[in-house]
Amino acid sequence: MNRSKSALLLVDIQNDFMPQGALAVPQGDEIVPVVNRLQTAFDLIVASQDWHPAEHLSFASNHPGREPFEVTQIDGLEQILWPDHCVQGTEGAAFAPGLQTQKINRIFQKGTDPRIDSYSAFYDNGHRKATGLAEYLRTQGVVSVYIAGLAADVCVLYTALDAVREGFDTTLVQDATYGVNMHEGDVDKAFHSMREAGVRMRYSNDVMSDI
Ligand code: VGL
Ligand code: ZN
Repeated sequence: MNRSKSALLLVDIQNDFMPQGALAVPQGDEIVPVVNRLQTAFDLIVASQDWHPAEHLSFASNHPGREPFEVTQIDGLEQILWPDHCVQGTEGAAFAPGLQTQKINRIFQKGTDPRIDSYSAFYDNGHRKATGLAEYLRTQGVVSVYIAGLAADVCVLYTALDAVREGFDTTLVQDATYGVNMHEGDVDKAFHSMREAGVRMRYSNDVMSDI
């Protein structure tokens, strides 16, 4: 029994990351029932949304002559060029169908600055600006964070690494995440990096009986 205060962190469970979406995560839709069940065990739930302006420089379409999944440099940071996705206020940026949202206490939107991407729900990719998530969790007295969402090898990975860095006791709910797997093995590598950083891996059923 873990009596320290826990929060469930739902990363980018949005239409564009569903299997039919603009930046599809294969099987991404399969996490929705798992996440809904998990929510019943938590009394603090926070969600992030990838929330880009149409002119976001992570979009290949904003770099004439470049194609999605090519890599470039922006302001000294390596940037993968993505298909247009999660444009603020569009259907693609909305929460995935079936995701229960009424228990979500706060939503943090990220990737709003057109010049810098934000994979982590805590910081932009240059660690230049905080989203306010860490401060919010600390204000709520949270010690442990349980992470679920998309994509395992992009935003979930960087969110989990930052959660550890911020001093939270961090668990990835391993049956509540799937990855893009742009290159074969990316998800395996992401799981390895998270474990190495001190992220605990648990299945949702075990999480629900632990907390
Ligand atoms: C994500 C790529 C670009 C994610 C967001 O949510 O994992 N991936 N923007
Ligand atoms: Zn994005």
